[in-house]
Amino acid sequence: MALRLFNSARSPFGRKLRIILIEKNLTFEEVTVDLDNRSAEFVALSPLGKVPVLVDGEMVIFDSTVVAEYLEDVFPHPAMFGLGVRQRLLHRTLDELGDHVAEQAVVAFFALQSGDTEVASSAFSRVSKALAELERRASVHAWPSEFGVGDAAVISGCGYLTLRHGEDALIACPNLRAWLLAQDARLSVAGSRPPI
Ligand SMILES: N[C@@H](CCC(=O)N[C@@H](CS)C(=O)NCC(=O)O)C(=O)O
Repeated sequence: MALRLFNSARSPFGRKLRIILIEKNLTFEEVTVDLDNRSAEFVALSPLGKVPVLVDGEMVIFDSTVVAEYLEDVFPHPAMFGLGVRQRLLHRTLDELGDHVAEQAVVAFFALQSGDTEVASSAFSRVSKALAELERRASVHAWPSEFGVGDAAVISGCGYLTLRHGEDALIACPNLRAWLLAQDARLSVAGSRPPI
């Protein structure tokens, strides 16, 4: 039975999984969820009402990192969490930082839409802290040796940040920007890009 990914077009967490599914060369059906008008099928599947959700036969899995771990267990090749303790730690840490950028960029986007500048400014300050750590890691090459979940999370989080808040959001991160630009050549990165 085909894997089904319940996702919304611009979700950075959903994009992270698209990248992993493509890297693992897995066939999947993407079901677009309208978060303003959730279908009965999606409500029944998703306890938190959030995307992404992966359905694999009887298995219903939510939270992008949990889904990524599930995919790794069931389809181990190519490895997306790194091989060995150090590589795995690098991936898990980048995953956390990338997801944090994504989450706070979402908060800032909706806060700006509703005119809540205080919440937006606090979210941007959280984004800046995560970006500073990513920039430090990019500049000293504290990065996994093989592409995986950490890379996918950083690409998706930073991609969402610039989609919603403009390219200048990364102005203080020259090394991270250069790394991101180089990733555009990857099939999974180009093939998972959200609509403008
Ligand atoms: N930690 C979750 C975050 C998922 C998430 O926040 N998804 C957003 C879309 S980007 C969502 O579904 N929001 C709807 C809501 O919170 O009601 C993950 O990694 O999957």
